[in-house]
Amino acid sequence: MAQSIREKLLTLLLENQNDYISGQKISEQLGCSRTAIWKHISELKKEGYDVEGVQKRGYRLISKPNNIRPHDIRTNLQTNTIGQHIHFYDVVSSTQEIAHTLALEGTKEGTVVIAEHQSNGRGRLGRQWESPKGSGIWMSLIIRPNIPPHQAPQLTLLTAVAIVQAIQAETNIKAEIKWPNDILINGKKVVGILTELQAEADLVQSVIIGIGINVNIKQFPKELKNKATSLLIENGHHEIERALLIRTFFQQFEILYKEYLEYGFKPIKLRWESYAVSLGTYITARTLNGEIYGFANGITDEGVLLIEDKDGNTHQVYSADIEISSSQS
Ligand code: BT5
Repeated sequence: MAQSIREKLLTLLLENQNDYISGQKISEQLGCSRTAIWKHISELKKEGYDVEGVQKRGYRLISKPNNIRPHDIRTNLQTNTIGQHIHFYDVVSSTQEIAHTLALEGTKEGTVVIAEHQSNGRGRLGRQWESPKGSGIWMSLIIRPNIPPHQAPQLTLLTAVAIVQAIQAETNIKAEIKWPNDILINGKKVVGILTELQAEADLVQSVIIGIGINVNIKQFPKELKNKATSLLIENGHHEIERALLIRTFFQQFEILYKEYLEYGFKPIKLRWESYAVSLGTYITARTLNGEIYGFANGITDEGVLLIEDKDGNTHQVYSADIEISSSQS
């Protein structure tokens, strides 16, 4: 999608942050009047951008807010599809709901729904996902891979790899993946992924990948305190620019997704294994059909977890909550 005037203006201001850029130059480069530019700058100021205007010299960007509106994210975004269409909301019940409707309406692949706050954020199996205002990334990404439904869980793993890589690139923090859908730092959950499908018997129509990242959350409610963390908490309480993290995630995701469509799950699996905490250790898997305790041997080429129990039987686990035990009990 072509950049909007707002995005082009932001790109120019960002590129010239050390200097003033004249209204004349901006209007020439963007092909619009100086009054139009002045209006755009007033709007940006309302959103929290600190833009200094000095007569005869021009404009200079002094600081930007930690916003996640489409132009905050799309400025300098280097992807072809992922994140090229963004639907932003201040508050929604759940970004998954809106994404499902958009997917049914035939929205383009790579479309993203993002909100500052979710009043009813969802986890798996009807659980709640705590999504406080302004400090997280709560978003749903719609893709349309040509795969059978049973391969869709691979996309949860692919997403986890893209997130771990984006976190590492932007914060230097090494996060770890706990099969199937958690990303942990120091053993606490910092990201949750919820992959949902719209499919016919043997063909996927859309995959809706819900992603919740605790970015700048300072404190968690009592019931989550011991099991949840945020990037800010793990980063010496330095705020992280959300739009930048989202952009990096989109770019990482697009690279992995292209690789996946071309070469299948194998190359993704290798990366996933290098970030996984839940393999090569004893675990308890709680599934809808009961508990399995055993040694986590690895995942199959489909993304299915293999657990060997004490009798030497191998169980294939498609979906579960797992708990990692430090030793055999
Ligand atoms: C997940 O479920 O981890 C998937 C979370 C997906 C959230 C995103 S946000 C954008 C999109 N829109 C939505 O409505 N959802 C997606 P699950 O594995 O079932 O984990 C849920 C459990 O994690 C809860 O029961 C809590 O124990 C815990 N939890 C809730 N909120 C949390 C948070 N913010 N950080 C860490 N843990 C949390």
